[in-house]
Amino acid sequence: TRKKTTKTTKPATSVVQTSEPCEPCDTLGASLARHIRYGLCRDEHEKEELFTAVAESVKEQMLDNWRETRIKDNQYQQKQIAYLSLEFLMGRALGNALLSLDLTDEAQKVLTDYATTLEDLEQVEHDAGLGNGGLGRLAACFLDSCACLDLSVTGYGIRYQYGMFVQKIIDGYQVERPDRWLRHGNPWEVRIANRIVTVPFFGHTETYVDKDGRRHHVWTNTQNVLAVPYDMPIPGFNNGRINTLRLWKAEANDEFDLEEFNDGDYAEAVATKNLAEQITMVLYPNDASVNGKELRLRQQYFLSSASLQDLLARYVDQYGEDFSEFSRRNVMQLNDTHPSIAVPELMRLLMDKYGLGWNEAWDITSRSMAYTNHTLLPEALERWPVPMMKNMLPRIVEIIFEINARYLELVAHHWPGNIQKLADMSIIEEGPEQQIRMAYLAIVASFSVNGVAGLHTELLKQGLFSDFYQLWPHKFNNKTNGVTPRRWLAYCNPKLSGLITRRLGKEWITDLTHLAALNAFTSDKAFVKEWAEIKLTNKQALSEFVEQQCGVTFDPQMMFDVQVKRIHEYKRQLLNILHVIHLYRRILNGDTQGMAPRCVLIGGKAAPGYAMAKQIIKLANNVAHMVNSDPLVTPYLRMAFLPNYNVSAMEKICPGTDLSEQISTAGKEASGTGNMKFMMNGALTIGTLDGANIEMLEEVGKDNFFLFGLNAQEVAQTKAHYQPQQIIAESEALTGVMNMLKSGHFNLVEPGIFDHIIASIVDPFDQWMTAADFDSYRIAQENVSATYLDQAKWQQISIRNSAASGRFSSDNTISGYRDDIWMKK
Ligand code: B1N
Repeated sequence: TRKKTTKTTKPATSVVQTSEPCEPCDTLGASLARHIRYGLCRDEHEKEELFTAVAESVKEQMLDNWRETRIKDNQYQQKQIAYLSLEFLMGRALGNALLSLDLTDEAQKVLTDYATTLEDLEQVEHDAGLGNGGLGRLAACFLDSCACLDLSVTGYGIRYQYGMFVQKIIDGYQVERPDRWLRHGNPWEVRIANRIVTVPFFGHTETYVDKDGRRHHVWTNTQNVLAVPYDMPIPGFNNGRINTLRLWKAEANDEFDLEEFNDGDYAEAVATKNLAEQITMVLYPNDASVNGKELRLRQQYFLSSASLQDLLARYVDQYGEDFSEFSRRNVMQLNDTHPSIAVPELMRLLMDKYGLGWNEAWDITSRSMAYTNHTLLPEALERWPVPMMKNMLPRIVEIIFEINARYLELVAHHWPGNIQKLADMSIIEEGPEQQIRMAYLAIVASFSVNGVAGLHTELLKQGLFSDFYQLWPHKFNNKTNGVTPRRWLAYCNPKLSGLITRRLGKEWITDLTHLAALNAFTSDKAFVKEWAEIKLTNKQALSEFVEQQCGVTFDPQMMFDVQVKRIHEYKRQLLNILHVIHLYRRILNGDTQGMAPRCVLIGGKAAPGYAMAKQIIKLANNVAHMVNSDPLVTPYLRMAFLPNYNVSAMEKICPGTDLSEQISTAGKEASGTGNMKFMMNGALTIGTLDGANIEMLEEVGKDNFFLFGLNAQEVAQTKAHYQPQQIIAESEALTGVMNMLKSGHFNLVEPGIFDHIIASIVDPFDQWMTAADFDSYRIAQENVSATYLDQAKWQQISIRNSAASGRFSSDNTISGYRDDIWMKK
């Protein structure tokens, strides 16, 4: 390794020397007393303030290790990984931090002095909801696993002032409210003033030739926005490592429009600066679909540019401006195409700022980028109009066209004379308005392209990206998703964790494959009894939560049948609701033979512009109302729609769930991760052969999984001759359900509101094929009922599900990223 040649750190005047050792760190209790006394400046305080003082104290316990981790990593002992993502769905931090630092017991003890319990205080923390769903929560689970596996990984994201909207249900309809999660401040974050960078927008480009005949590009007349980093600590599990999630906030700089200023419109000139700060104002609330808004592109470039400038500055601190080591020392993992504008931005910084030539810059870029794809849905594939990008990022567009021109030469060599291939594979899509295909840009520039479950990766290779797979088969690999067992078992289900630890020891927390040993207890009467009792206790807690959130009473003796996830047609909440209607009809007809009493819970947010998803929420609420208000029905069936489903809700839901609904149309759900949280906590799954369900089934065996429906291949084949009307006519059950829906039974006072939904089911072009899978689903549900009525059998299967969930720890997933992607090159 080489010596430093240049330093970008400020002169010594701004450096505080800390050679004097500091006072030893306070205990948690002493630290809390100090924060309350000197931080709050008051003797009386609100719960929020007490929470803040506790969080500050817990953060303080991490500061020394955080500093040491940073120093160690800055010496580049390890490869530096940057996880670039527009979303990090962190949820609450307190309970997780205490678990990681092994301070839970101490915190409980300390808080008795403050007339509250830890559990109560935890509820005060606002979720950090900086994500939509699976993709954002995956990023959060990955950060936890990286710290746990002692990897030097930095998460780079945006510090949205408003996270995922708060969902209210009014008259059965979704209403969105802003999520002001920073209202009481964020005790976990640290503003890092000496790492502020500047991100350019707009302006134009000029080229000139210097005296040595070298061409230079300048991007001038830009509007510059400050990117201010706010760091959040990511503690490893009892291992001393504290990684960093660095979130960028946009701030205006102090450059004013002088003309306006001279005109005397000083206030106006200052006010326009606020436009810059809009960049990080709000998270776009779309899951698995694009929002082609200009502001979203600004967010993407802002994140990408700020993060790369930060990475380059760190590298230059260590190695100087010799970048020959860069790609061996750094990997940027792109969480979908959202940050893929980082590709031309890295080229720009290397060439225009550090003076590298094209080939050298391209070599570095294409050896340090890795791309993860999260969806096959065409509506989620990002394309940006060239004119919009040219206006906002003129230099970036030049670079993209140059990348494309050089790459298409390679395509031409591979498929000589094939003009169509060039058009098909071009990064630029031709048409009335040229578009930039961000996924193609990401693939061309990345040394690794991965899908998030076995089936998903196969479909990428054989379908969406098949041309690229032919060109570069070595780039493609699968990394099946996982979830962190710290939050999703150890923390959220302390009773089950306790039982597991008493029988197996606590190694499972950092190596979840140990859970396989639970299989030895499926015939141990005392163990099975305790397993069942814990589930019942968790169901009681969940039923209190449902009562309080929905005003619906769930009886813990009944089966808890749960579907929580974003509302989307492909996830088929509608299929679930149709099944509820079917059960409801059976009960009204007195046909309750073999029916296990069940409580159906549905929760999830709809994108505000997604009309069909919003109607599905309304239907769920209306059906729930009819079901719950008939005392002849409620002994067998109850239903609730849970408002504002989020991370902290899932922490209460998954421990108390009996049956997990994973019923997407095969081939549409890239992986799913909620499915894994339920499985770990001993829920049984009813599901299709889609996403990671396939691998869960593989692990647990088909006798322990309620499988139904068409597979991905059958869905594709059925498409051409799909006749839902005929399917309905041939199914007595579905005919009954459809007739009841059409009769207006669930919308007597609002005629017609479900017409779109009804039409979608009978539409031969219904992509989601709800009718096709109904009977198969209904029969699988009868099997669920029968199994539930045999509690001994149900509990055995429940244990087997937990036991088989080891593979779905995100530690396992991250080990794969580490070995096959990050450390490989
Ligand atoms: O990513 C998850 C998967 O488990 C899910 O199956 C998948 O649906 C989800 C645009 C997305 N794919 N694409 C998105 C999110 C936000 C956005 O603006 C697309 N989310 C997924 C983790 O791999």
